[in-house]
Amino acid sequence: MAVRMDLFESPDYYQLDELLSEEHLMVRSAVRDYVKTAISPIIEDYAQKAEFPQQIIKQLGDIGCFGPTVPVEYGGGGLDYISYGIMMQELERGDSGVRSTASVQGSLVMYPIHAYGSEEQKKKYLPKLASGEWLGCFGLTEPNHGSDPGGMLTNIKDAGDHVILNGAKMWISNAPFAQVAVVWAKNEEGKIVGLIVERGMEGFTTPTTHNKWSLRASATGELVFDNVKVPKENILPNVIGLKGPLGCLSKARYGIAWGTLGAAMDCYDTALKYSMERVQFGKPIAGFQLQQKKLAEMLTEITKGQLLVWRLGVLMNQGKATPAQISMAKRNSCEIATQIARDARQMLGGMGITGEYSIMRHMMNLESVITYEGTHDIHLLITGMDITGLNAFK
Ligand code: TGC
Ligand code: FAD
Repeated sequence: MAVRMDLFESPDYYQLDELLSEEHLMVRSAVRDYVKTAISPIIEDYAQKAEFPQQIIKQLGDIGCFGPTVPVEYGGGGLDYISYGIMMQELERGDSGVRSTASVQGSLVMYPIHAYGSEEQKKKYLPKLASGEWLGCFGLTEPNHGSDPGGMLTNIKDAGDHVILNGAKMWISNAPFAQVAVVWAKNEEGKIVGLIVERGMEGFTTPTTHNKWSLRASATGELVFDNVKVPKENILPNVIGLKGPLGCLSKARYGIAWGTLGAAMDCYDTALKYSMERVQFGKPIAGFQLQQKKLAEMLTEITKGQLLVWRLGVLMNQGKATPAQISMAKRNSCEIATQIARDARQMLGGMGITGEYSIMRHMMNLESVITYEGTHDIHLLITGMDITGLNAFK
């Protein structure tokens, strides 16, 4: 296997590092070093083979990327939301699939157990999830209910000391390797509840989703429930309704808003370096106006995005960020990262389509990221509804 040198340097055009604390800078340095030494050298090969690098589960736990905002007493990092955002930025700079592994574990599995779970559930699951001993997944989407999760068909029926779970979830990140799944299902009154389903429960299977051209180094699968007996003590007691899963999505979408900027920065940095070295018509292609336009626009969008997510992080820390503000940042970062990846790919000409560079992998990954956690259109409509008060979904 060829050794890949990672020479990434992050752009900071407006000296935004001055807005970060010592702790933020330490977190960034630690995660950046991890990505340079443990992710960049291997990730292209795993993506080409469409394999999930299972060793990252323990590694991400060891460096504190699972549940960084969860209190220390439950194994979390006790850090603020800007630290969390920076971690996601650095991981996604390496690969969106690596960030997915961490954001599902932290925001979609540990967060609901911490926010909605009983003390017993927190003690049983959170330390093992924080350390990477266990991997978790989050089951909301169904074959016929993606953007409209409120229509879900997965259901539970009361059976004394347990419930019987039936239904199916699809497109579930981490599913094939997860020990636990936070699953959203309707009870007999048609109200949505959350359950912790464990691998090994009879009737619970997790078939792998094959043939993806995107997030190839992340494992995706289904969750199939065929009369699964789930003890009532596994129901999350402190939330009912769609606001349960949507509350988790707010945390994960925030992480993606930072994360996709990381992918954009990697594409920009790669295109800048390549264009300074690649000579055509007797001079580096970076000297041509059309290439400079692309670089200038990339850096402008990255800088605007950095300001947006930093401010959102401050609002998150103050408990003031609204779901609609989070939607705007998720949509904006995904949109600009997708465009930057595409422009950067073109700047590398034919080399841009090869695995010698990270750009095409980022570009394909971002097609999933702009779709999951709410599509671009859904986030536009959330903003539209927030502005007008009028619901254009239904
Ligand atoms: P609606 O009536 O608007 O809302 C139902 C209840 O939820 C509340 N709410 C939220 N609460 C917290 N955070 C949010 N972001 C919230 N958004 C809404 C709302 O206030 C209401 O509460 P209450 O008390 O009145 O009941 O629901 P709706 O059925 O009209 O749907 C609205 C819509 C379309 C915006 C929503 O369902 C949506 O966001 N759809 C997109 C679905 C989605 O994002 N799925 C993601 C699946 S998970 C995933 O993709 C993981 S990928 C992970 C990875 O690999 O990184
Ligand atoms: P649909 O909802 O069918 O949407 C299709 C198109 O219609 C989209 O363009 C959408 O914007 C548009 N549309 C839908 N409704 C409207 C409307 N009202 N107005 C205008 N346009 C509309 N889910 C999980 O629960 N857990 C996971 O871990 C998870 N991981 C994922 C990993 C990957 C790689 C992928 C690709 C998806 C993952 N998802 C996960 C699912 C993801 O959240 C859904 O794919 C996403 O929410 C969109 O749902 P859908 O694919 O069913 O598309």
